[in-house]
Amino acid sequence: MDLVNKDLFEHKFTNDMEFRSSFDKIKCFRVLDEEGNVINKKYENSVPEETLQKMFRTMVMINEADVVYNQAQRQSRISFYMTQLGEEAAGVGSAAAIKDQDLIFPQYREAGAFLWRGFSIQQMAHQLTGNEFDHGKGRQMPVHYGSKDLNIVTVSSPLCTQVPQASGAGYQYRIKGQDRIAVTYFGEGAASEGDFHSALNFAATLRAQTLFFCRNNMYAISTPIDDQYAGDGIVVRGVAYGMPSIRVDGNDILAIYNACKQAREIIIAEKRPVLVEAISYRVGDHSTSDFSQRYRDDKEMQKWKELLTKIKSPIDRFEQYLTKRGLVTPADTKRYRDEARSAVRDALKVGIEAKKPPIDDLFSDVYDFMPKNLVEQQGELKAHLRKYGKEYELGGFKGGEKYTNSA
Ligand SMILES: Cc1ncc(C[n+]2csc(CCOP(=O)(O)OP(=O)(O)O)c2C)c(N)n1
Repeated sequence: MDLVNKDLFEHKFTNDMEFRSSFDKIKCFRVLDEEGNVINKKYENSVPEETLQKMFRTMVMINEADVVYNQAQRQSRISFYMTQLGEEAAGVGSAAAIKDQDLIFPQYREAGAFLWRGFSIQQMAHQLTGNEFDHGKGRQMPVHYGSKDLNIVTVSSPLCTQVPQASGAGYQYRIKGQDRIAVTYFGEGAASEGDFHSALNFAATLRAQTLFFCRNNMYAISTPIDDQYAGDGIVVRGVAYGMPSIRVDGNDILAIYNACKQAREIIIAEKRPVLVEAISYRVGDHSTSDFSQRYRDDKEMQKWKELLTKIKSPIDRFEQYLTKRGLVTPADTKRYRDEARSAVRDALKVGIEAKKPPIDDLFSDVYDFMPKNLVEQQGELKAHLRKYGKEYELGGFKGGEKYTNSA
């Protein structure tokens, strides 16, 4: 394998004392314009028709799910939610471009990637309601999905922890010579964590088969990009660490798809990581615990007006493209939306009506063998519930009746 930095010993010398703080701004790769016209003919027929259809339906599905689940939180039917409004292309387009064996390390706004891989709307509802069918047994906050079967690591709240993990996984795939990559998603806010820099340097020097996918949506909760960094975004950091890096229009699903497909080929052929920075905009609040009008007031929004007119909704742009190709009609879109909304509402109802996980399981899975102190606490809880079970609403928990009936 070539040394990455062999030309470090071949400096050219200069008489000019020049401090450099910038290079030319890195351009943003696009396939579609705002009206869904193909501006890059090379990629005109780059995606099979059934993949295009599936991409569109998945984007519509996640968009409908976002609306219904966000409202469900407002109705106190679930405790928390995070939408991907305006960023539907990122998760779907990137997941479509990689292979099923590739291991995904998501942040928390990657529901599009989950759906693309086959995580069902019902499974999503089970997780959001924390019921007995939730893989996480109701122990995680809503939207912290995960699926071993689908090769997606569970979302974790502490920012950026997934990024060094993906460097490690990608390193393992390289040393084992596997046709497999690790893909990690993160926001431009998460990229301010120290872990991000260690992860990139580790991956670049050790040639990890890792794709770093940054969703730059201009805000990290209330922190706009102006306060987040003073350089040319995140893409230049990939270049600085010595990996092929590209900035793409995050509202153009064909740009994302083609860039990630090419990125995967580079990773496997050259055995080195790649960074993709997708530029988009977080249309919704950060989460249901946020009220973005407090910081995105009229004055602040003036700043974004021009950009938002330029980038447009990724779903609308893609729909216009598909319409021009005769692959979608307005009637199709309406049907897809109606079907998606019903499916999401039905799934939520099933999720809410299902029992919560058994109380007896509360202490399991933390350790391989339950330590003495937890055994004691479990015993105390059981004894308490046997005595006072009727005072609690235990009927909603699987097997909870045994306590309410016993007193
Ligand atoms: C280590 C750590 N610090 C702070 C937080 C609180 N926090 C949660 S999300 C978030 C913003 C992250 O923004 P970004 O990475 O850009 O992703 P986005 O929400 O915009 O998709 C912050 C600060 C956290 N979860 N973990």
